[in-house]
Parts: sequence; C-alpha cells; structure tokens
Amino acid sequence: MTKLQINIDRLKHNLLEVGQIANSGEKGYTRLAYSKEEKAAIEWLKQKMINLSLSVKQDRLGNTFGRLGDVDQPAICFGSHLDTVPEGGLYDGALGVIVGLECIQTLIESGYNPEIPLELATFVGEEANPLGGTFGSRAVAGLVKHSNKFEKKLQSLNFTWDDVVSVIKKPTDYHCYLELHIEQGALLETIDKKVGIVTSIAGILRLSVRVNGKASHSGTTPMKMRKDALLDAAKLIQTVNNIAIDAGGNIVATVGEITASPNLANVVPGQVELMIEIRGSNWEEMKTVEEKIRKWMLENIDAEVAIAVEKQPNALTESIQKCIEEVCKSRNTAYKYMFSGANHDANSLTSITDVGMIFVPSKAGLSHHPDEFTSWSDIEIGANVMLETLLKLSKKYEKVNMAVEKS
Ligand code: HGY
Ligand code: MN
Ligand code: MN
Repeated sequence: MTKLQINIDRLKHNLLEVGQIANSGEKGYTRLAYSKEEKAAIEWLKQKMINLSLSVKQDRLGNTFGRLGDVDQPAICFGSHLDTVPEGGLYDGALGVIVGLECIQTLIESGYNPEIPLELATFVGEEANPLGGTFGSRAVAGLVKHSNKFEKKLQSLNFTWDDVVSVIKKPTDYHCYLELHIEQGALLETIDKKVGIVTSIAGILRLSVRVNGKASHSGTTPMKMRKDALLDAAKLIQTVNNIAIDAGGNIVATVGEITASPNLANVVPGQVELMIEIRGSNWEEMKTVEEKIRKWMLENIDAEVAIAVEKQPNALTESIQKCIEEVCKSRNTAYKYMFSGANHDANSLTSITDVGMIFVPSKAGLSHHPDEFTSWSDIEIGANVMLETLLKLSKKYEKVNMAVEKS
C-alpha cells in the first residue's frame, strides 16, 4: 500500500508566503510577539484554515486553532508559533505551523475520518518578550502566575488578567500535542540523521542582576578610586561562563541582555542591569550553578539579584516518542533520540497533555539568525514522519475510544 505523502511544493509555497510577512531581505524576518506582523501572519493562517473549512477559534490573547472534527471531543493538537526574534530566520516556529497545515490538508484530501479530531494551533509570543517566552502556550496550559507587576505588563500590551484566565484549556480538550521544529543545533547534521525524537526540553532559569558602581568623571577619577559597575559586570560575565563550562552536562549559561548607565563615553559606569540565563536538563544542576554565581557575587561585587524566570526541564511522553520511532523505522528514516536545549511551546503543553516533538536538521546548527536554513528534502522527510505519526496516533486513540465504549 503506497504511503500517504505531503505535497512539498504546496508546503514550500506556504512557508515562503507566510515568510514574506515581515521579511526584511538580508536582515531576516522580524515578527515580534504581539506585533502587527505577528497578527498579519496569524490572519494569513486563519484564512488558510477557513479555506479548509476547519472550525476556527482565536482566543483573547491571539492563540489560534483550526479543528477538523467534533469540537466536543478530545483532539490531537499540533502546531508551533509564528512570532520570531528580531532579524530571525524563516523556519523557527513557522515551519512547525506550515508542516501542520500541510498535514491537515493532506489528511482532508485523503478523506481522513475525523473520529479523532485534529487541531492545528499557533501560539502567540513564543520568543522572549515582556510577558515571558512561550506566553501564549503557557497561558493555554494555565501556567501564567498573577502579580500586580505582571498585570501592569499585560495592560501595556492591551491585555487584561481576565484575558489570560479566559484562554486556559482543560486536559480533556486533548489526547496529545505534537510539534515539528528545526533543531536549532548541529547534532543531526553532524551525525547525518534526518529526524530528532525529543526526549526532554531544557529548563530555563533567568536571574535579573543589578550591578552597583559609582558614576564619576572618566578623565579625573584615578583608576584606583573608581567603582566601575561595567568592569564588575564584565568579571561577573566571565565567572558565569567559567562556572557553566565547569558544570558540564547539558548546562549552558548566557548573558545576552545588558544595559549600562549612564552609558556615556566620559562617565565611569554607575550601574549595570543584566540578565543571566541558565539552561539544562537537570533542575538540581541548574540550581547549583545559580548558587555558585550568587556566592561569587556576594564575595566580589556590589549587586542585587532577583529570579526572573523559572521553567523546569520537562520529559516528553515516551509512548509518543516510540510512535515517532516506529514511523521512522517503517520509512527507513535515520533518527536520533535527543535533548532540546531550546525551549518550545511543547514544553508548556506537557502540563496538560501528552507531548511529542520531531526535530529536523538545521544547517550548521544556526538559528535566531537570517541565515537559518533547513533543506526542502529534509523538510519533506520530517513532514512525512509527522503526517504518519498523526495517523498512527489517531488510530491509537480510536482504539482507546472503542475500548472505553465497550467497557
Ligand atoms: O528561547 C528559546 O529557547 C526559544 O527559541 N524561544
Ligand atoms: Mn521556536
Ligand atoms: Mn526561537
């Protein structure tokens, strides 16, 4: 029996078309969270969903769902995000949404019986933003915590706390969630495998730090009499780097966000605000790194620290990983079980349903950059694995339904 195949030309056309929304040429793609560009891309997708006669729902945050089948039954949900980092790539997020669109269209054309409903989803605000990354999917999973400070951030983006509460879904809404995403690392390319079966997704621990110095005249303050906040911040950044390297395992740490004030050439920096991000696959290891950094700061510089983000690492569902593996084997697709150092909407969904992720290779592991690239042949391989995994999962849940009806 010939296997159902996606239409790669149509997939390519759709990815390039949605990519044109906010494509700034050699400077890459910029569709920031909650921006008019993200909204335009979601509108584009909504129209595609309507053209496929899916039942379309957009919640009060902008998360958008297109369902094939009964709205009152648990569905297999799949998708990703359409926002990007500034001057990002064509594939991060958008590829998962467009592959999902291609899968549901191929299944409709093949006469798929939606006894197990299918639901294509795109979540808002996945990339780092004032409301925190993976905001749309965390809100759907009921993971967003209230505070007066957070409510002010919501208002600055024309959202209310009621909007956040209104989008929460129940575990009974879904059988599972599946997401295809670019690897954003170089493992698959290096070992020449075409699919990554994600076992767990990195935890993220972000510490916002204020380094205190004393602003003074750069020409008249002797070197020995300075309290240079940026110099102390530089020592801190080097220490963070050393602690992360010594920690080994899947630990990584980054200072990617920093502002010095007054930020003038003729003033010794008086204050620095920076964000330390620690990621890893083991929460205790991550907290040990945090403690070592805090201890060094206490002993060496004048700084205040506050925790800005705490997202624990999450294991994905083994039965879904197994399902993806069986599909890869049946299609002779080389695969690798692997950890995801990048966070994804899939991480949020682990708190309300079973979750699986399929990675496709990233050229040279590059991502969050205009030159992000995945070949059409690798995309076609990954998309067909996604398509067959969806079919396999729907048969699995049909059997579950039948067993429940008999009992
Ligand atoms: O930060 C991340 O890992 C994701 O790209 N938002
Ligand atoms: Mn992403
Ligand atoms: Mn990203």
